[in-house]
Amino acid sequence: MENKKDFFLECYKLGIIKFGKFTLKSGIESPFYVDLRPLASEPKILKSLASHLLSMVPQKDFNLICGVPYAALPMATAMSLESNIPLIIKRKEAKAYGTKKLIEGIYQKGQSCLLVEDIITSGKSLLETIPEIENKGVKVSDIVVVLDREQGGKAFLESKGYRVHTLFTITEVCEILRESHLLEEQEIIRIKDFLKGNPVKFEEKKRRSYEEKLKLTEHKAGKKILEIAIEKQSNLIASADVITTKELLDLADKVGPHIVALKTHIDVITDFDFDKTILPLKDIAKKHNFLLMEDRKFADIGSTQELQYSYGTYRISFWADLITSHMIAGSTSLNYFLNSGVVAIISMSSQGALTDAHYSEEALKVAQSHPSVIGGVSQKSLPEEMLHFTPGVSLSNKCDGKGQQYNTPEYIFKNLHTDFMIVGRGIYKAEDAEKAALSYKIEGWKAYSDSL
Ligand code: BMP
Repeated sequence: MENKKDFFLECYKLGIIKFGKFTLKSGIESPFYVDLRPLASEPKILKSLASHLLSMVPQKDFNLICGVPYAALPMATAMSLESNIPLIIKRKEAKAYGTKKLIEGIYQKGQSCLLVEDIITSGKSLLETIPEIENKGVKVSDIVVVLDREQGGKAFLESKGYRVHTLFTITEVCEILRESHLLEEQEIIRIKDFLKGNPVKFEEKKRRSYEEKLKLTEHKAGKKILEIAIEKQSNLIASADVITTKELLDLADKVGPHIVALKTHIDVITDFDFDKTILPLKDIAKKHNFLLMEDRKFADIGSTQELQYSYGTYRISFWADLITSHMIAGSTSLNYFLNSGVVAIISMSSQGALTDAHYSEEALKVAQSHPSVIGGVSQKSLPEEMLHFTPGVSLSNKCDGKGQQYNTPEYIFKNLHTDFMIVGRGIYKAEDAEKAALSYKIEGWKAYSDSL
């Protein structure tokens, strides 16, 4: 039998617990929601669960097993198969015809039954079930439960004389998820507060407008991109992932009127020549009033980044208003990006990216500690004082078959409070790039305005 922690993480992958804002049956708002029914659809997990539940009690003490309908029925069945203890079935409602039995199966008066429940909250529904079994002369002394929500149910049943054995408590679950970097500290605090019986505050975070952000932004590149956004009524950054100077300049000129910045991967330009590529590109940027953002994703020590930024073929420091950088080398490594605003990579849009909650939290701390950082690239919400850039945006696709995952403008502006959306293939691969840029500009502005 694998250890409890590894077993829980296996179960967690099935989506059995969600964190956010949920209204329970009672009308109370809960910061988490548990549904263990998916466990029954994975035979290996169900079998393992049965062993874990059986290991909590002396099996020889029981002649029968019974699950509380419905979620615990497959669990009780699996436990019966594993232990050879016979199963009885409790109906939710008595049949309206025939025998009108509430308890089905073979049992005798005086036998002892182990009761199985998936989740215990207040314990009230268990207390309704138990007499229906006891009325048949079958004894109930022990109850095994997969998850205790720690809202008084265990103590309540114990006060009535029953022994309650819980496999996991919500506190244990939070600890396992925290250790595995799957749950943010803020959510754990909210859950603890909820368990103490305090009403949970889900503050509806109001997003800041570009005008509000402009007043608070100090970096000149941050100010500039916000001013352009307001002036052009655009939050669109076109990603020019094309491979020749001609394509780059043509695209820049076509989409220029609709964008706040053009994002480049300058190292993919096969015929790069500083004078023939960068100088005309700067002219086009000036003509249409947009910034140049080099998506270099720096990730080295300060001294090397200093060389990569100002020397070599591309001499990025001479022309890029914005650059992207990983935060992995720490705050001091960012000291040399003197001419550009830094956009920190906080989380990535690709499938299986290692930028989990822990990584993003740490990257955010580095980003917020450095005055050159104006914002971050992220697929999750960022603090409102930062500018938020989100790639992986498409009006028509969900993925690209190469690991990229797409969201819609509506989703990212409303749910993530994104400030700028980055669109690549949706524009440069379109039949008419200018028309596509205009559509994204309109959609992006509408989504932003609706999110205010
Ligand atoms: P596209 O819209 O064609 O999928 O392009 C997205 C652009 O954004 C690419 O240039 C990619 O390098 C960049 N990007 C991304 O897709 N996800 C990230 O997390 C970070 C990025 O910079």
